[in-house]
Amino acid sequence: MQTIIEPFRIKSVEPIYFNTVEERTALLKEAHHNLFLLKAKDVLIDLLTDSGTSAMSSAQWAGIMKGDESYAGSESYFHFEEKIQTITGMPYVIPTHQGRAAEKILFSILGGKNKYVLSNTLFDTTRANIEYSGAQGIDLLCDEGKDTSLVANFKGNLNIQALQEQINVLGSENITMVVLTVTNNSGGGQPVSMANIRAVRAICKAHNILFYLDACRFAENAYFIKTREDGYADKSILTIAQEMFSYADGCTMSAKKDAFANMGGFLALRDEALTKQCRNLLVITEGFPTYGGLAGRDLEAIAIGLDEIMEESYLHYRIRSMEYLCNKLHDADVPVMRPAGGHAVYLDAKKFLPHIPVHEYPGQALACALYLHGGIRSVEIGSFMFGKYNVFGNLIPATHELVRLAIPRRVYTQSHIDYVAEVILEVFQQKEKIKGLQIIEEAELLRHFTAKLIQLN
Ligand code: PLI
Repeated sequence: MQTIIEPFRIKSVEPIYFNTVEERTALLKEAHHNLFLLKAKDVLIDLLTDSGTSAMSSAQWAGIMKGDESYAGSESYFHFEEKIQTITGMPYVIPTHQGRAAEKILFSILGGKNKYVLSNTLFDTTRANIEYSGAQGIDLLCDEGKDTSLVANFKGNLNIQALQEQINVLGSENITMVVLTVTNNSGGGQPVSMANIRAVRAICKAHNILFYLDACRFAENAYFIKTREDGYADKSILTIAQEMFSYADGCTMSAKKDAFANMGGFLALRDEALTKQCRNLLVITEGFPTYGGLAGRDLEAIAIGLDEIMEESYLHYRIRSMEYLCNKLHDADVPVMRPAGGHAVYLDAKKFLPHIPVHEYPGQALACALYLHGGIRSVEIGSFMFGKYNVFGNLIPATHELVRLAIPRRVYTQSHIDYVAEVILEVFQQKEKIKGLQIIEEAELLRHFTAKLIQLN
Protein backbone atom coordinates (compact mmCIF):
# COMPACT_ATOMS: atom_id res chain seq x y z
CA MET A 1 0.00 0.00 0.00
CA GLN A 2 1.28 3.49 -0.83
CA THR A 3 2.06 5.97 1.95
CA ILE A 4 -0.87 8.22 2.72
CA ILE A 5 0.65 11.68 2.38
CA GLU A 6 -0.49 15.01 3.83
CA PRO A 7 -2.98 16.31 1.23
CA PHE A 8 -1.48 19.82 1.30
CA ARG A 9 1.75 21.73 0.72
CA ILE A 10 3.18 24.15 3.27
CA LYS A 11 3.40 27.81 2.26
CA SER A 12 4.01 29.51 5.59
CA VAL A 13 5.86 28.12 8.60
CA GLU A 14 6.32 28.91 12.29
CA PRO A 15 9.56 28.11 14.13
CA ILE A 16 9.71 25.66 17.02
CA TYR A 17 12.13 26.61 19.81
CA PHE A 18 14.17 23.79 21.30
CA ASN A 19 14.88 23.66 25.02
CA THR A 20 16.60 21.17 27.32
CA VAL A 21 15.30 18.81 30.01
CA GLU A 22 16.93 21.06 32.65
CA GLU A 23 15.16 24.14 31.28
CA ARG A 24 11.85 22.28 31.11
CA THR A 25 12.26 21.08 34.71
CA ALA A 26 12.42 24.70 35.87
CA LEU A 27 9.58 25.77 33.55
CA LEU A 28 7.31 22.99 34.81
CA LYS A 29 7.93 23.97 38.40
CA GLU A 30 7.15 27.60 37.58
CA ALA A 31 3.91 26.39 35.94
CA HIS A 32 2.99 24.47 39.13
CA HIS A 33 2.86 21.18 37.20
CA ASN A 34 -0.11 22.49 35.26
CA LEU A 35 0.62 22.44 31.52
CA PHE A 36 -2.06 25.07 30.85
CA LEU A 37 0.19 27.51 32.73
CA LEU A 38 3.20 27.03 30.43
CA LYS A 39 4.08 29.58 27.79
CA ALA A 40 3.46 28.11 24.33
CA LYS A 41 6.94 29.13 23.18
CA ASP A 42 8.36 26.72 25.76
CA VAL A 43 6.57 23.76 24.13
CA LEU A 44 8.13 21.78 21.26
CA ILE A 45 5.12 19.83 20.05
CA ASP A 46 1.83 21.23 21.29
CA LEU A 47 -0.82 18.54 21.52
CA LEU A 48 -2.78 20.25 24.28
CA THR A 49 -5.75 20.64 22.02
CA ASP A 50 -7.00 20.46 18.46
CA SER A 51 -9.20 23.46 19.25
CA GLY A 52 -8.42 26.70 17.45
CA THR A 53 -4.98 25.36 16.54
CA SER A 54 -5.61 24.34 12.93
CA ALA A 55 -3.58 25.68 10.03
CA MET A 56 -5.94 27.62 7.80
CA SER A 57 -5.82 27.16 4.05
CA SER A 58 -4.87 29.79 1.48
CA ALA A 59 -8.57 29.93 0.58
CA GLN A 60 -9.45 30.69 4.21
CA TRP A 61 -6.80 33.43 4.42
CA ALA A 62 -8.19 34.89 1.22
CA GLY A 63 -11.63 34.77 2.89
CA ILE A 64 -10.19 36.66 5.84
CA MET A 65 -9.31 39.52 3.48
CA LYS A 66 -12.78 39.39 1.93
CA GLY A 67 -14.60 39.41 5.28
CA ASP A 68 -17.40 41.98 5.40
CA GLU A 69 -17.13 43.83 8.72
CA SER A 70 -20.53 45.54 8.55
CA TYR A 71 -22.26 45.68 11.91
CA ALA A 72 -25.59 44.54 10.46
CA GLY A 73 -26.35 42.33 7.47
CA SER A 74 -22.73 41.39 6.66
CA GLU A 75 -22.26 39.39 3.44
CA SER A 76 -19.94 37.07 5.39
CA TYR A 77 -22.78 36.24 7.79
CA PHE A 78 -24.99 35.15 4.91
CA HIS A 79 -22.20 32.96 3.54
CA PHE A 80 -21.76 31.43 7.03
CA GLU A 81 -25.51 31.01 7.55
CA GLU A 82 -26.07 29.39 4.16
CA LYS A 83 -23.25 26.89 4.71
CA ILE A 84 -24.56 25.86 8.12
CA GLN A 85 -28.14 25.65 6.88
CA THR A 86 -26.99 23.35 4.06
CA ILE A 87 -25.10 21.01 6.37
CA THR A 88 -27.53 20.95 9.31
CA GLY A 89 -30.86 21.59 7.60
CA MET A 90 -31.59 23.93 10.51
CA PRO A 91 -33.12 27.27 9.54
CA TYR A 92 -31.87 29.42 12.44
CA VAL A 93 -28.15 30.08 12.84
CA ILE A 94 -26.64 32.06 15.70
CA PRO A 95 -22.92 32.92 15.54
CA THR A 96 -21.04 32.88 18.83
CA HIS A 97 -17.43 33.57 19.71
CA GLN A 98 -16.85 29.88 20.47
CA GLY A 99 -18.68 26.70 21.39
CA ARG A 100 -19.10 27.42 25.07
CA ALA A 101 -20.84 30.73 24.33
CA ALA A 102 -23.47 28.78 22.37
CA GLU A 103 -23.79 26.41 25.35
CA LYS A 104 -24.10 29.31 27.79
CA ILE A 105 -26.95 30.86 25.81
CA LEU A 106 -28.76 27.55 25.36
CA PHE A 107 -28.54 26.39 28.96
CA SER A 108 -29.28 29.84 30.42
CA ILE A 109 -32.67 29.42 28.75
CA LEU A 110 -33.29 25.68 28.99
CA GLY A 111 -31.31 24.77 32.13
CA GLY A 112 -32.20 25.50 35.75
CA LYS A 113 -32.74 23.75 39.07
CA ASN A 114 -34.13 20.20 39.11
CA LYS A 115 -33.51 19.78 35.38
CA TYR A 116 -31.32 17.12 33.79
CA VAL A 117 -29.30 16.84 30.60
CA LEU A 118 -28.48 13.30 29.49
CA SER A 119 -25.59 12.55 27.17
CA ASN A 120 -23.15 9.95 25.88
CA THR A 121 -20.49 12.13 27.56
CA LEU A 122 -20.71 15.87 28.10
CA PHE A 123 -17.58 17.87 27.37
CA ASP A 124 -16.31 19.83 30.38
CA THR A 125 -17.52 23.28 29.24
CA THR A 126 -20.93 21.84 28.39
CA ARG A 127 -21.21 20.24 31.79
CA ALA A 128 -20.01 23.44 33.47
CA ASN A 129 -22.64 25.51 31.64
CA ILE A 130 -25.35 23.02 32.57
CA GLU A 131 -24.28 23.01 36.23
CA TYR A 132 -23.88 26.78 36.31
CA SER A 133 -27.56 27.06 35.32
CA GLY A 134 -28.48 24.82 38.29
CA ALA A 135 -29.22 21.75 36.16
CA GLN A 136 -27.39 18.44 36.28
CA GLY A 137 -25.61 16.54 33.52
CA ILE A 138 -25.62 12.73 33.42
CA ASP A 139 -23.37 10.65 31.16
CA LEU A 140 -24.74 7.38 29.80
CA LEU A 141 -21.89 6.02 27.72
CA CYS A 142 -22.27 2.54 26.23
CA ASP A 143 -20.37 -0.26 27.97
CA GLU A 144 -17.94 -0.71 25.07
CA GLY A 145 -16.84 2.90 25.46
CA LYS A 146 -15.81 2.29 29.06
CA ASP A 147 -13.25 -0.37 28.16
CA THR A 148 -10.20 1.50 26.85
CA SER A 149 -8.61 -1.54 25.22
CA LEU A 150 -11.67 -3.04 23.54
CA VAL A 151 -11.66 -2.55 19.77
CA ALA A 152 -15.17 -1.68 18.62
CA ASN A 153 -16.54 0.55 15.88
CA PHE A 154 -18.73 3.00 17.79
CA LYS A 155 -17.48 3.38 21.32
CA GLY A 156 -19.00 6.87 21.54
CA ASN A 157 -22.56 5.52 21.47
CA LEU A 158 -25.05 6.36 24.18
CA ASN A 159 -26.39 3.43 26.17
CA ILE A 160 -29.99 3.27 24.91
CA GLN A 161 -31.24 1.04 27.72
CA ALA A 162 -29.75 3.35 30.35
CA LEU A 163 -31.38 6.32 28.61
CA GLN A 164 -34.78 4.66 28.81
CA GLU A 165 -34.22 3.80 32.49
CA GLN A 166 -33.13 7.34 33.37
CA ILE A 167 -36.21 8.75 31.67
CA ASN A 168 -38.37 6.43 33.77
CA VAL A 169 -36.57 7.42 36.98
CA LEU A 170 -36.28 11.17 36.41
CA GLY A 171 -39.51 11.77 34.46
CA SER A 172 -39.35 13.14 30.92
CA GLU A 173 -40.71 16.52 32.09
CA ASN A 174 -37.51 17.04 34.13
CA ILE A 175 -35.18 16.25 31.26
CA THR A 176 -34.19 19.39 29.39
CA MET A 177 -32.59 17.54 26.52
CA VAL A 178 -30.38 14.70 25.39
CA VAL A 179 -27.04 15.79 23.94
CA LEU A 180 -24.94 13.51 21.77
CA THR A 181 -21.33 14.66 21.56
CA VAL A 182 -19.96 13.70 18.12
CA THR A 183 -17.30 12.48 18.21
CA ASN A 184 -17.22 11.79 21.92
CA ASN A 185 -14.27 13.92 22.97
CA SER A 186 -14.03 13.08 26.68
CA GLY A 187 -14.73 9.43 25.88
CA GLY A 188 -11.67 9.10 23.62
CA GLY A 189 -12.74 10.86 20.43
CA GLN A 190 -14.81 7.79 19.62
CA PRO A 191 -17.62 8.02 17.06
CA VAL A 192 -21.36 7.65 17.45
CA SER A 193 -23.14 5.49 14.87
CA MET A 194 -26.05 6.66 12.77
CA ALA A 195 -28.09 3.80 14.26
CA ASN A 196 -27.44 5.20 17.74
CA ILE A 197 -28.33 8.75 16.68
CA ARG A 198 -31.56 7.40 15.19
CA ALA A 199 -32.39 5.38 18.32
CA VAL A 200 -31.83 8.39 20.60
CA ARG A 201 -34.03 10.45 18.31
CA ALA A 202 -36.83 7.88 18.48
CA ILE A 203 -36.79 7.79 22.29
CA CYS A 204 -36.65 11.57 22.59
CA LYS A 205 -39.55 11.90 20.19
CA ALA A 206 -41.63 9.35 22.07
CA HIS A 207 -41.08 11.23 25.35
CA ASN A 208 -41.21 14.73 23.93
CA ILE A 209 -37.62 15.50 24.95
CA LEU A 210 -35.35 17.80 22.93
CA PHE A 211 -32.40 16.19 21.18
CA TYR A 212 -29.24 18.20 20.39
CA LEU A 213 -25.89 17.41 18.86
CA ASP A 214 -22.65 18.82 20.22
CA ALA A 215 -21.28 18.85 16.70
CA CYS A 216 -17.67 20.07 17.12
CA ARG A 217 -16.24 17.09 15.22
CA PHE A 218 -19.21 16.18 13.00
CA ALA A 219 -17.09 15.55 9.88
CA GLU A 220 -14.73 13.14 11.63
CA ASN A 221 -17.82 11.35 12.98
CA ALA A 222 -19.36 11.24 9.51
CA TYR A 223 -16.14 9.72 8.10
CA PHE A 224 -16.28 6.95 10.71
CA ILE A 225 -19.91 6.26 9.76
CA LYS A 226 -18.91 6.10 6.09
CA THR A 227 -16.07 3.66 6.72
CA ARG A 228 -17.58 1.55 9.52
CA GLU A 229 -21.37 1.46 9.24
CA ASP A 230 -23.28 -0.62 6.73
CA GLY A 231 -24.97 1.32 3.97
CA TYR A 232 -22.84 4.46 4.06
CA ALA A 233 -19.72 3.55 2.05
CA ASP A 234 -21.01 5.18 -1.14
CA LYS A 235 -22.48 8.28 0.47
CA SER A 236 -20.68 11.62 0.57
CA ILE A 237 -19.60 13.13 3.89
CA LEU A 238 -22.07 15.96 3.32
CA THR A 239 -24.97 13.52 2.82
CA ILE A 240 -24.00 11.60 5.97
CA ALA A 241 -23.64 14.82 7.97
CA GLN A 242 -27.02 16.00 6.71
CA GLU A 243 -28.60 12.75 7.88
CA MET A 244 -26.92 13.04 11.32
CA PHE A 245 -28.28 16.57 11.79
CA SER A 246 -31.69 15.68 10.38
CA TYR A 247 -32.52 13.77 13.58
CA ALA A 248 -31.62 16.65 15.92
CA ASP A 249 -33.67 19.61 17.12
CA GLY A 250 -30.58 21.77 17.28
CA CYS A 251 -26.84 21.80 17.74
CA THR A 252 -24.01 23.66 19.33
CA MET A 253 -20.70 23.75 17.55
CA SER A 254 -17.23 25.00 18.21
CA ALA A 255 -15.88 26.02 14.81
CA LYS A 256 -12.40 25.76 16.34
CA LYS A 257 -12.47 22.04 15.55
CA ASP A 258 -14.16 20.79 12.38
CA ALA A 259 -14.20 24.17 10.64
CA PHE A 260 -10.43 24.78 10.77
CA ALA A 261 -11.06 28.16 12.39
CA ASN A 262 -8.90 29.76 15.03
CA MET A 263 -12.00 31.21 16.68
CA GLY A 264 -15.75 30.81 16.40
CA GLY A 265 -18.81 28.75 17.04
CA PHE A 266 -22.54 28.66 16.54
CA LEU A 267 -25.90 27.50 17.72
CA ALA A 268 -28.29 26.16 15.08
CA LEU A 269 -31.96 25.53 15.81
CA ARG A 270 -35.27 24.52 14.31
CA ASP A 271 -37.52 26.24 16.86
CA GLU A 272 -38.35 29.85 16.04
CA ALA A 273 -39.55 30.84 19.52
CA LEU A 274 -36.44 29.43 21.19
CA THR A 275 -34.29 31.17 18.57
CA LYS A 276 -35.86 34.50 19.55
CA GLN A 277 -34.99 33.90 23.20
CA CYS A 278 -31.44 32.90 22.26
CA ARG A 279 -30.98 35.97 20.06
CA ASN A 280 -32.16 38.21 22.91
CA LEU A 281 -29.37 36.80 25.06
CA LEU A 282 -26.93 36.92 22.15
CA VAL A 283 -27.41 40.65 21.75
CA ILE A 284 -26.52 41.38 25.37
CA THR A 285 -23.66 38.88 25.70
CA GLU A 286 -22.11 38.38 22.24
CA GLY A 287 -23.30 40.87 19.63
CA PHE A 288 -25.81 41.67 16.91
CA PRO A 289 -27.43 38.54 15.36
CA THR A 290 -25.47 38.77 12.10
CA TYR A 291 -22.06 38.68 13.75
CA GLY A 292 -22.64 37.35 17.29
CA GLY A 293 -19.25 37.13 18.87
CA LEU A 294 -17.26 37.16 15.64
CA ALA A 295 -15.64 39.45 13.12
CA GLY A 296 -16.87 39.20 9.51
CA ARG A 297 -13.52 37.69 8.56
CA ASP A 298 -14.01 34.86 11.08
CA LEU A 299 -17.45 34.10 9.65
CA GLU A 300 -15.89 33.87 6.20
CA ALA A 301 -13.06 31.57 7.35
CA ILE A 302 -15.56 29.26 9.06
CA ALA A 303 -17.81 29.06 6.00
CA ILE A 304 -14.83 28.03 3.84
CA GLY A 305 -13.45 25.67 6.50
CA LEU A 306 -16.77 23.84 6.74
CA ASP A 307 -16.42 22.88 3.07
CA GLU A 308 -12.77 21.87 3.36
CA ILE A 309 -13.34 19.66 6.39
CA MET A 310 -15.69 17.43 4.39
CA GLU A 311 -13.10 16.61 1.69
CA GLU A 312 -12.53 12.88 1.79
CA SER A 313 -8.80 13.01 0.98
CA TYR A 314 -8.37 15.20 4.04
CA LEU A 315 -10.47 13.02 6.34
CA HIS A 316 -8.76 9.87 5.08
CA TYR A 317 -5.33 11.34 5.92
CA ARG A 318 -6.63 12.74 9.22
CA ILE A 319 -8.08 9.50 10.58
CA ARG A 320 -5.15 7.47 9.24
CA SER A 321 -2.69 9.78 11.09
CA MET A 322 -4.39 8.96 14.40
CA GLU A 323 -4.24 5.23 13.63
CA TYR A 324 -0.55 5.53 12.72
CA LEU A 325 0.40 6.97 16.11
CA CYS A 326 -2.00 4.72 18.01
CA ASN A 327 -0.70 1.54 16.32
CA LYS A 328 2.95 2.49 16.84
CA LEU A 329 2.30 2.83 20.58
CA HIS A 330 0.11 -0.25 20.83
CA ASP A 331 2.69 -2.37 19.00
CA ALA A 332 5.22 -1.39 21.70
CA ASP A 333 2.74 -2.41 24.46
CA VAL A 334 2.00 1.16 25.56
CA PRO A 335 -1.57 1.19 26.95
CA VAL A 336 -3.58 3.30 24.52
CA MET A 337 -7.28 3.67 23.99
CA ARG A 338 -8.27 1.62 20.97
CA PRO A 339 -9.24 2.07 18.28
CA ALA A 340 -7.75 5.54 17.67
CA GLY A 341 -10.14 8.45 18.05
CA GLY A 342 -10.85 11.00 15.34
CA HIS A 343 -8.79 13.89 16.65
CA ALA A 344 -6.52 12.41 19.26
CA VAL A 345 -4.71 9.44 20.70
CA TYR A 346 -5.36 8.72 24.35
CA LEU A 347 -2.91 7.06 26.72
CA ASP A 348 -4.42 5.04 29.55
CA ALA A 349 -2.52 6.50 32.51
CA LYS A 350 -3.99 4.06 35.04
CA LYS A 351 -2.38 1.20 33.14
CA PHE A 352 0.72 3.20 32.16
CA LEU A 353 1.48 4.17 35.77
CA PRO A 354 -0.08 1.47 37.97
CA HIS A 355 2.10 2.58 40.91
CA ILE A 356 0.36 5.99 41.12
CA PRO A 357 -3.07 5.90 42.83
CA VAL A 358 -5.89 7.95 41.27
CA HIS A 359 -5.85 10.54 44.08
CA GLU A 360 -2.28 11.34 43.02
CA TYR A 361 -3.45 12.04 39.47
CA PRO A 362 -1.54 9.55 37.28
CA GLY A 363 -2.79 11.25 34.09
CA GLN A 364 -1.42 14.62 35.09
CA ALA A 365 1.82 13.01 36.26
CA LEU A 366 2.20 11.33 32.86
CA ALA A 367 1.40 14.52 30.95
CA CYS A 368 4.11 16.32 32.98
CA ALA A 369 6.59 13.51 32.26
CA LEU A 370 6.01 13.80 28.48
CA TYR A 371 6.71 17.51 28.70
CA LEU A 372 9.83 17.06 30.79
CA HIS A 373 11.26 14.32 28.61
CA GLY A 374 10.43 15.63 25.14
CA GLY A 375 8.74 19.03 25.35
CA ILE A 376 5.38 17.54 24.34
CA ARG A 377 2.31 19.18 25.79
CA SER A 378 -0.75 16.95 26.20
CA VAL A 379 -3.79 17.19 28.43
CA GLU A 380 -5.05 15.03 31.28
CA ILE A 381 -8.63 13.84 30.88
CA GLY A 382 -9.29 12.10 34.14
CA SER A 383 -9.67 12.88 37.82
CA PHE A 384 -7.71 16.12 37.61
CA MET A 385 -10.17 17.42 35.01
CA PHE A 386 -13.37 15.74 36.19
CA GLY A 387 -12.77 14.62 39.80
CA LYS A 388 -15.15 15.84 42.49
CA TYR A 389 -15.09 15.62 46.28
CA ASN A 390 -17.53 13.83 48.56
CA VAL A 391 -18.82 15.38 51.79
CA PHE A 392 -15.71 14.15 53.60
CA GLY A 393 -13.44 15.91 51.12
CA ASN A 394 -12.28 12.67 49.51
CA LEU A 395 -11.81 12.49 45.76
CA ILE A 396 -14.57 10.91 43.70
CA PRO A 397 -12.46 9.83 40.73
CA ALA A 398 -13.40 10.10 37.06
CA THR A 399 -14.22 6.91 35.13
CA HIS A 400 -10.88 6.98 33.30
CA GLU A 401 -7.41 8.41 33.80
CA LEU A 402 -6.46 9.37 30.24
CA VAL A 403 -3.83 11.58 28.66
CA ARG A 404 -4.97 13.06 25.39
CA LEU A 405 -2.57 13.78 22.57
CA ALA A 406 -4.80 15.99 20.44
CA ILE A 407 -3.46 16.55 16.95
CA PRO A 408 -4.01 20.05 15.53
CA ARG A 409 -5.40 19.91 12.00
CA ARG A 410 -2.90 20.27 9.12
CA VAL A 411 -0.14 21.47 11.50
CA TYR A 412 2.34 18.66 12.17
CA THR A 413 4.00 16.30 9.69
CA GLN A 414 4.77 12.61 10.03
CA SER A 415 8.26 13.24 11.44
CA HIS A 416 6.76 15.28 14.28
CA ILE A 417 4.45 12.36 15.01
CA ASP A 418 7.36 9.89 14.86
CA TYR A 419 9.18 12.05 17.42
CA VAL A 420 6.09 12.03 19.68
CA ALA A 421 5.98 8.22 19.53
CA GLU A 422 9.71 7.98 20.36
CA VAL A 423 9.33 10.24 23.41
CA ILE A 424 6.37 8.25 24.71
CA LEU A 425 8.26 4.98 24.30
CA GLU A 426 11.27 6.38 26.16
CA VAL A 427 9.06 7.61 29.00
CA PHE A 428 7.33 4.20 29.08
CA GLN A 429 10.67 2.49 29.56
CA GLN A 430 11.38 4.63 32.66
CA LYS A 431 7.83 4.83 33.98
CA GLU A 432 8.66 3.70 37.53
CA LYS A 433 10.55 6.98 38.06
CA ILE A 434 7.39 9.08 37.59
CA LYS A 435 5.86 10.40 40.81
CA GLY A 436 2.33 11.35 41.80
CA LEU A 437 1.01 14.90 42.30
CA GLN A 438 -1.04 16.77 44.88
CA ILE A 439 -3.33 19.75 44.20
CA ILE A 440 -2.54 22.71 46.44
CA GLU A 441 -4.86 25.32 44.91
CA GLU A 442 -7.96 24.99 42.73
CA ALA A 443 -11.03 26.84 41.42
CA GLU A 444 -14.57 25.57 41.96
CA LEU A 445 -15.38 25.06 38.27
CA LEU A 446 -13.03 23.81 35.49
CA ARG A 447 -10.22 23.56 38.00
CA HIS A 448 -7.75 21.98 35.58
CA PHE A 449 -7.21 25.30 33.77
CA THR A 450 -5.70 27.08 36.76
CA ALA A 451 -5.03 24.60 39.59
CA LYS A 452 -1.55 24.43 41.11
CA LEU A 453 0.08 21.10 41.96
CA ILE A 454 3.22 19.86 43.66
CA GLN A 455 5.11 16.66 43.03
CA LEU A 456 5.02 14.05 45.82
CA ASN A 457 8.17 12.25 46.87
O1 PLI B 1 -13.67 25.58 23.17
P1 PLI B 1 -15.05 25.95 22.70
O2 PLI B 1 -15.76 26.82 23.68
O3 PLI B 1 -15.05 26.54 21.34
O4 PLI B 1 -15.90 24.60 22.55
C1 PLI B 1 -16.28 23.87 23.67
C2 PLI B 1 -16.41 22.41 23.36
C3 PLI B 1 -17.65 21.85 23.31
N1 PLI B 1 -17.81 20.53 23.02
C4 PLI B 1 -16.76 19.72 22.76
C5 PLI B 1 -17.02 18.28 22.42
C6 PLI B 1 -15.49 20.21 22.81
O5 PLI B 1 -14.47 19.40 22.51
C7 PLI B 1 -15.27 21.60 23.14
C8 PLI B 1 -13.99 22.13 23.28
N2 PLI B 1 -12.95 21.35 23.29
C9 PLI B 1 -11.70 21.68 23.60
C10 PLI B 1 -11.26 23.05 23.99
C11 PLI B 1 -10.72 20.61 23.57
O6 PLI B 1 -9.54 20.84 23.84
O7 PLI B 1 -11.13 19.49 23.26
